[in-house]
Amino acid sequence: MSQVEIEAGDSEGRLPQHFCGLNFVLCTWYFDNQNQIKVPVKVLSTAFAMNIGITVYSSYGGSGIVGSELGKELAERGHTVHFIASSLPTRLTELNERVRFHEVEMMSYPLFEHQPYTLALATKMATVAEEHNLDLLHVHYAIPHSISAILARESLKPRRRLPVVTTLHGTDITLVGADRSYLPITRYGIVQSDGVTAISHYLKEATKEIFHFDDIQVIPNFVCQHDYKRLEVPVLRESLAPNDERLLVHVSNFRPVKRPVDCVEILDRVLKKNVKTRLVMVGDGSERTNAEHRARCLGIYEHCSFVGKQPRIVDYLSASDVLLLPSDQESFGLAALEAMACEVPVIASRVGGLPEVVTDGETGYLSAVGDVDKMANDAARLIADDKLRQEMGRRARESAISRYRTDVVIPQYIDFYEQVIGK
Ligand code: GMT
Repeated sequence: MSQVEIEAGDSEGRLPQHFCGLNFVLCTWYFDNQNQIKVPVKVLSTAFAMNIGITVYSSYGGSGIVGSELGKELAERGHTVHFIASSLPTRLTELNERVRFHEVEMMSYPLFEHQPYTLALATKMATVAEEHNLDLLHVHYAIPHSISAILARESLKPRRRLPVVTTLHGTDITLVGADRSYLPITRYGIVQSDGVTAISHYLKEATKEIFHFDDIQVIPNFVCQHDYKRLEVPVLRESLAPNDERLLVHVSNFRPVKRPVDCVEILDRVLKKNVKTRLVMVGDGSERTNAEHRARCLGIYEHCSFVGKQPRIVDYLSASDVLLLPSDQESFGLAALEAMACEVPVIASRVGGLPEVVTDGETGYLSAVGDVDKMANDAARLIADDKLRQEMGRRARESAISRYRTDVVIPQYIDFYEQVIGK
């Protein structure tokens, strides 16, 4: 258990703000000769319930999923989480006493050519922090969330302390942050945060290189071992593979960076090897039309199921045999992790953080970006060899659960919060 020295109380004996959320604290109390509590105290255990503000992009992408799932996990561990966002995050289906939602209200005014969301978010963050006695703000995706959080923090000084933790997810660094026009403000957001985490070692290194900043803790994406496991889904399987075909599956938001068209190219090559296979495309986004168009051009559209966004990804993974993730860039690859937890081997690009998640030849196969010939060969081998596929699937789950299950990762966030609050 970590031991943290904290300064406690002012000359009038008031406890500092973050004591207000304490549930129980094992500590050494110092008394003066009138038996009055004297400061400082030494906290021996920091097992206290925190009030945490979390901001995510609600409707799009893995960073929103990670932020939402983190909030739910923190609430299960006794903390109160206040989501502050433009709309209810997708994975947040249930609100309760410990999982609250505060919508950022936008005022429209003719003078504003563009509505100043960053300022509206900062205002909401500050209001929620005061009303709900927040101990910390945790923002997912640097742009513009860390800037809003820093504004909120500064606007509350010196009335209250509000540390800011920023989690870097990927394109906030590799694309958006590295764009010259956004680089200085992204760097400011990162440097001014009270704590910074990145979801992979790759992303930490990329941040170091681009922003010359390395005070970053790597805390990876995580998966719930109970929610994500291979399920029996005979009805879904039958509907996706009516002639007992093997199923390749792709799950993404169909942005160009995910290269969903490559999945269609891979299917085409696998079918040419006379392997009975279908492709299940889960999700939606700008590249879906291109992927469907390519499937029509190749005459294999009837071997594909474009099923759109689905609320129960775990069912689709459980029904499938191999995941395809041929991305251009992937700083972690949450889709790969979720598939692995469901015993689905992964065929992916050797980019970004993917080699940290998928072990080539053990839990899947990695290839150069765009090498659809090799990806198709690997997919065909896995599809044809049940024993190999099942063995890889078993190892994939073992690897996913041993390194990335919630019990391993969520405490890393809690420890990090405690360090930042105790700074
Ligand atoms: O960076 C992005 O593209 C945004 C982000 C998102 O919201 O989709 O995706 C990133 O965060 C995920 C969750 O941490 C990671 O698993 C993804 O690998 C990462 N995407 C990319 O790096 C392209």
